[in-house]
Amino acid sequence: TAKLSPEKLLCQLRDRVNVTMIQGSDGPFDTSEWQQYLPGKSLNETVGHLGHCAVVSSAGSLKSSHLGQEIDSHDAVLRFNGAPIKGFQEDVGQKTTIRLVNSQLVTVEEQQFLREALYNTGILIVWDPAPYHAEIDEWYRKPDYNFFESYKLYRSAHPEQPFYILNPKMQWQLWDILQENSLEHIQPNPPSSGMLGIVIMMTLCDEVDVYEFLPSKRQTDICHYYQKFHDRACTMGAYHPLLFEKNLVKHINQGTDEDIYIQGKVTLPGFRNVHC
Ligand code: NCC
Repeated sequence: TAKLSPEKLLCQLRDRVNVTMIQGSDGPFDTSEWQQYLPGKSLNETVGHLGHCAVVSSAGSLKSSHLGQEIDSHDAVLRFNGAPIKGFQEDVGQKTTIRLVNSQLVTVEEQQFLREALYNTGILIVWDPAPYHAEIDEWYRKPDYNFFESYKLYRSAHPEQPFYILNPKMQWQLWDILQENSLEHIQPNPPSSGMLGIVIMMTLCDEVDVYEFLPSKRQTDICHYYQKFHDRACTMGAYHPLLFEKNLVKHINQGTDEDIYIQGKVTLPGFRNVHC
């Protein structure tokens, strides 16, 4: 149902979605207190130039996929929220370069977040649902989840681990493109962590393979590969416009339908390889 050609859509994503992390020079973060907490280096400096990257959704369909080796063969791997590795290497691999977490996890599950070793590997990025096209100031005053104190606690405990706050402007720049390319009205909620992670990797990498965001033949109502919980909304979406995200990703896929069916794999170009 997308209106633009895949090429034009990629150009829109490249040119209109500004993927940046909060910096010490940004609005309410330009205080001496925040300078101690925000990472000194930019995300680009921290990761360097990345070639082939993998994004691993948390979907139940990863179970028994045996995709671990293939996922680990990438230069960098992005994972989400509390998605574990231990005990699941065969299916999801063991490399974690970036972990994108939502602000709900950082606040509501604060105790686990501060304690569990899972979070101590790789680069962390946290994001929070912001009001539609709000300025950073407005969002800072009323975040969806007030994760800032947990962020500071985590930074004090792990000062050497890069931990970024995603600039909230990006989520609505991306949402606008999702809405413009859908025939229906989509829910006015930010895209899922999955969709945000895909676009983050497209800015950092030459090429991005996404696993089980578009479900393979293993599609299941089991929500996560690491839990026994059943809920179709995990795959289809409820709060997040997940179905629309998946239609858009399908539209710009450069791989084959067979790759989706067999491996749940979609291949997308990095923005530096998109020529408009
Ligand atoms: O479940 P979640 O997502 O952590 O999954 C990460 C991303 O994987 C993709 N996914 C997941 C399951 C599935 N069956 N199909 C999929 O395609 C999605 O792209 C998803 O974004 C989130 O987006 O942050 C979310 O987080 C959870 C939860 O907050 C975290 O896991 C922390 O515990 C949300 N669940 C609840 O609030 C109950 C979920 O709605 C969205």
